[in-house]
Amino acid sequence: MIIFRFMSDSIYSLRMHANRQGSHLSGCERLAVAQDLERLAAEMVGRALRHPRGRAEQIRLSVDLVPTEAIRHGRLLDLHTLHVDDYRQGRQAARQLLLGAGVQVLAADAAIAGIAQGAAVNGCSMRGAMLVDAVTGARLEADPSRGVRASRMDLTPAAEGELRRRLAPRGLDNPHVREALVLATKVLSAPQVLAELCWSDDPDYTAGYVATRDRGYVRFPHLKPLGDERGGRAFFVRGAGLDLDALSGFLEHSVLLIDEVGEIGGTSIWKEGPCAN
Ligand code: PML
Ligand code: MG
Repeated sequence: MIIFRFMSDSIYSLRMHANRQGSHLSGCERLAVAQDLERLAAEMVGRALRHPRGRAEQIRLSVDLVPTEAIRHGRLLDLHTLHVDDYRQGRQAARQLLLGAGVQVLAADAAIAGIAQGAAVNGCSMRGAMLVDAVTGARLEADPSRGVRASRMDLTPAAEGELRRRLAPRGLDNPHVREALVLATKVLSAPQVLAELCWSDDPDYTAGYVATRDRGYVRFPHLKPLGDERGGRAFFVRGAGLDLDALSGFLEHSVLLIDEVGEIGGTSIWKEGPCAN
C-alpha cells in the first residue's frame, strides 16, 4: 500500500518475477513510496519462496522511479460473480461472455484451449498474457513463451482500504481478487483490447474471470479442476491495424494509479443464453 506522507513523495514501480525449473512461477507489481519499498520487497520475496507451486529458484526485483507526470488515475472495473457448478460450465459461461463482447468463436475457443493446455510453448505457465486476435484467434505477441505482461498499476491507499471493506463481506478479500481486478482494469483501459480471459495457475485456486468494458470483471468460482497447475491470461485485441509495439508498451510501461472503486456486486447464477456471434 502506498502511504503518501507528503504530497511531494516520489513513487516507484516495484516488480517481482520468480522462476522455478526454468519456467515462470510468480509475479507481482506495486507502486510505492520510498519508505515502503524495503517492506514490500521482502513481502514479494517471501511470496516467491512460499509459492503453492514450489519454492522459487530465481527471483528478480526491479525498482524504477516513476515520473509524477506519467501517472494516470482511474476507476476500478465493477465486479460480480457468476455461480457455475464446475469448470466445464464455467468455461462455457466465460465463452458466452467473450462472444457477447465481440470475440469470435474461433478466437474464444483457441484461447480457452491454449490456457487449458498451459499457455507457454512448453505447456508451462507464462509470465505474461497471450495476445489474441479477436477475429482470427491468431497469437500476436512477439515472444509466445513470455507473452505480454501488464505492469505498473496499483490502488491508492484510500481505494485499497475501500476495496477491502467492500470485498470482505462477500468473502473475496484476498490477493488473487484484488490484484486481478487491478490488472484487468489496466488491461481494459487500452482501447485496442476488447476483453480479457484469465484463470489462476495456482493448483489450490480454481477461480477466474472475463473482463469486458460493458460487463466489468465477471468472476467464475470454477474455470479449472482443483489441483491443475495450468492457467494464464488472454488479452483479445482488434488485430486490424494494430500497432503491436505501442500496445505492448502501453500495457507494460504506462502507469495507472486507481483512486476510485467500482461496484462490488453479489453472486448470480449463470444461465445459458443466446450468443451474440
Ligand atoms: C491469479 O491469481 O493467478 C489469477 C486469479 C484470477 C481470479 C481471481 C478471482 O476473482 O477470484
Ligand atoms: Mg499464479
